[in-house]
Amino acid sequence: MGLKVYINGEYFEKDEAKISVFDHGLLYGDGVFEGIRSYDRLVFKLEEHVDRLYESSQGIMQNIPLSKKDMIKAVVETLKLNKLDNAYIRLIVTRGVGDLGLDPRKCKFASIIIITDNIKLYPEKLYKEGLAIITVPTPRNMPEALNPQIKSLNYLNNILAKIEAINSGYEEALMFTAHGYVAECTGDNIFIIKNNNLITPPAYLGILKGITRACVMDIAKKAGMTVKEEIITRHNIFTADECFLTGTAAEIIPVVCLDKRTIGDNKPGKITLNLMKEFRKATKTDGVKY
Ligand code: PXG
Repeated sequence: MGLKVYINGEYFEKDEAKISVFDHGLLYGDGVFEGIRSYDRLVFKLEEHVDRLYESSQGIMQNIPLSKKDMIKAVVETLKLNKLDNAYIRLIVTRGVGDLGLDPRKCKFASIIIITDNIKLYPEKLYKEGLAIITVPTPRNMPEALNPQIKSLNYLNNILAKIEAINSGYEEALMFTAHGYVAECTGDNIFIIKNNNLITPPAYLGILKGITRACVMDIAKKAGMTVKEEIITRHNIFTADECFLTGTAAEIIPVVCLDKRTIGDNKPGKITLNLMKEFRKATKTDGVKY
């Protein structure tokens, strides 16, 4: 028996899990989503992810026809059904089926989709040696136009940046705001460490308020570090002691090089390694058990 996918309260075999070509999620990227992980039958920060999903929905004036409590139940039930202990969870709410026009009023019912699958981990080499990233020309979406705090189904801004990185021979892109400040990477937030200060760009600049980001900031505060949400520039990264990225899929990945310029001493920093260790501990306690 293959994996089962939840669509609007029903379960379908992976190959049978299909939605209409008239769904505005497909036609316009009109919808929101979350990427979540579970560790040893604990859904990491599930409540925080569900809160952000509903906030994204509010941002696009979309009603989710399910309470947060029932959404959490549905995620847990899907994981149990698929007998997954360590999973990658994709929670999607589209505007639903409408006609070929933009008008969201034509979409009477939101489509709720829960996909759970085995997690594909990043190569261990990245965590041991650190990642080299590159600045790309495409700026992050202007928050006044489409706020990156809305985790919407339209990821073309990030995909264009990713293509630019790949075309230059790199796996990850550093994106800037339209004003030239450091924003984030295509699917990860960025941090630097300078003189025992942990610094990350403020969310109001137009970045996704990452759940891993918040967790790492908590861990650092508890460890006695000074944590700052401050504007940072490329110069701040070049002259940082350490640098790393955070995200649900990546967790914490050290960055040792930006635009062929070495950061710190060209290997994962001591504080970064310690935060990675503490983060692993958090994944064993901070979540919803199933
Ligand atoms: N910025 C952006 C633009 C993201 O899409 C993050 C930061 C990190 O947020 P969290 O809440 O995950 O700490 C994201 C999240 C993937 C993948 O498959 C990407 C994300 C999440 C899950 C999977 O690349 N991005």
